[in-house]
Amino acid sequence: MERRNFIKKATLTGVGLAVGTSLSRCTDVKNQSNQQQNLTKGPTAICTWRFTKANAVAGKALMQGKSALDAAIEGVQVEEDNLKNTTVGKGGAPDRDGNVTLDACVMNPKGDCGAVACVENITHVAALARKVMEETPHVMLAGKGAEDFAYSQGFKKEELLTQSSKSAWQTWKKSSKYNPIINIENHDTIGMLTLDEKGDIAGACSTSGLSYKMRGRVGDSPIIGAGLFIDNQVGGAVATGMGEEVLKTVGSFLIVELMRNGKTPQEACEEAIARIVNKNQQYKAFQIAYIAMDKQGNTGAYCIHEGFTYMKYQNGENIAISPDYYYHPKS
Ligand code: SD4
Repeated sequence: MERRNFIKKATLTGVGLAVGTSLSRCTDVKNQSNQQQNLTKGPTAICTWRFTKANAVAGKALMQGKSALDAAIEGVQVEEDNLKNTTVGKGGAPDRDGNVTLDACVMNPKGDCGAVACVENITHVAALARKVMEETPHVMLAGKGAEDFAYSQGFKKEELLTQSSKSAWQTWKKSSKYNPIINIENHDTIGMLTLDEKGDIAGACSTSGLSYKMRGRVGDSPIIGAGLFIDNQVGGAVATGMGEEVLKTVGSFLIVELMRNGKTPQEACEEAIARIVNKNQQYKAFQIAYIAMDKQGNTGAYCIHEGFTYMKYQNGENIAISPDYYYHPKS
């Protein structure tokens, strides 16, 4: 798509609609979604990047009749356990001082959510976020408090820094300057959206965040509305990429609101990327990708740069999809 046309197409209209209009649309969506409860494309799981196994695990869990939230957490755990994934869970790249700190959040079909930020020594942080949601009066716990809460819930203490992440960090330290390059090369946060056989949507997001970040830095991934948002009347969205930019536009919430106002998941993802690109002239220097799903199991995705892929499990098939992207270097 030509840049000019794309920006024109993405002119910001949806969210700013008069409240009256939004409310009546909202009621329509509700009625529609109740009527269409049985018209979904069947249990569906989508996730960021080419996490084939994680998505298949979630998809199969849905086929066995598991709830959307159970399936999403089972799926992201595959990557939290994967020592070769240096941007999620155990084996994640550390901050610039050598500490691996993880962020995660979950959201269920009721609209409840839980999150943990900057947690050390715990691998299954999406499951921990669920415990925050279900076992505390809070939505988010951070740092040592989140870690202590994890032990109280039976999570075990683990060393998250692997030998290879440690060596890569030591090599990076010698290169002196802090210059975050995200996602274009090596950033693979897992964000997952699941639609179960009852037609309910849930989601989970889990990451070690930006490699060699400042100690205490938290990105978009554990922030409800930025890294993940679900509205069971409408659909869900999840983000990956440079969290600072996703936070500034509350990207996942924006996508769900755009879908509430009639956009398809694809159109909503395109407009959310346009918000970022239009505001930030440096957009060529970072990657952001969104994936979204509506109540019927229709999906969409869009990103700034070429190279992003997402997985989609539907009707027993697990396929990789490379969406179109905004920035075409040669144009
Ligand atoms: C963050 N959004 O911490 C995450 C990083 C990411 O793929 O998604 N990487 O900013």
